Amino acid sequence: MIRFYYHPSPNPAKIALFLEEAGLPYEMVPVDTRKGDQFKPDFLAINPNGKTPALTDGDVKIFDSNAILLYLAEKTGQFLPPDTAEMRGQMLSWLMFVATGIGPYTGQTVHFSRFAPEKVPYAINRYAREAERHWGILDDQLGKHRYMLGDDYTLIDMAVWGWATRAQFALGDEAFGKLSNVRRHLDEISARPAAQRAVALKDKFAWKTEVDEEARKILFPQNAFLKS
Ligand SMILES: N[C@@H](CCC(=O)N[C@@H](CS)C(=O)NCC(=O)O)C(=O)O
Repeated sequence: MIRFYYHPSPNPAKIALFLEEAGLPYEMVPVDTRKGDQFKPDFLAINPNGKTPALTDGDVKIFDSNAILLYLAEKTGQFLPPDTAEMRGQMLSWLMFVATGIGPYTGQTVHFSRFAPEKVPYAINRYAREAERHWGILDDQLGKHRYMLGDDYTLIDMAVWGWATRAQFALGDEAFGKLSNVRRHLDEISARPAAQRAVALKDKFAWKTEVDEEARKILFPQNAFLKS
């Protein structure tokens, strides 16, 4: 039985979508990151990075959302592009682009514009512009094809969807409004029954929702090093 370590946030959402699309049986294990569950020894033994998602499949332990997507796609043989060197090159490139560009820049623009204890115009501008630039690249790609890799719905669309659900919040209405292809892709995937089940997963646990002083200390431990 697959155990899926989940929190209702963008990276775990990708995995919830894959598991639901593939119809794989799994047990959802809540990791309430605003209460510090990500630092419990049992969880760190699966993901030493102390972040969600993570997954176990029998003796297999796997962490980092895009690694998990690739693991599940290869395990099931589902949601992979056609088996050619050219398509594998495209798949790996977009998978890493989402992992190293879309995720970090989208997350950091939210951090600097909304959560940073001081508003630093340089950081706010840098992350906002880089997030917009990365989303613009996805928008161009989705302007050429229905899905990220062409005509077929693949794991890359799921990787994008996890963050696309938060793109309006992260980028703001004006920048998000310009991403017509991203919005079309988001709406199409969000309407899928599997996506609706993936979204509903959050309702199976009573999460801490406030980002209060305690949650800030847990989520941003580096702030303890700031000189006051
Ligand atoms: N590269 C990791 C990033 C994971 C990540 O940042 N997860 C966030 C939720 S989207 C998290 O667990 N945050 C809690 C924390 O930073 O303590 C992945 O793609 O899985």
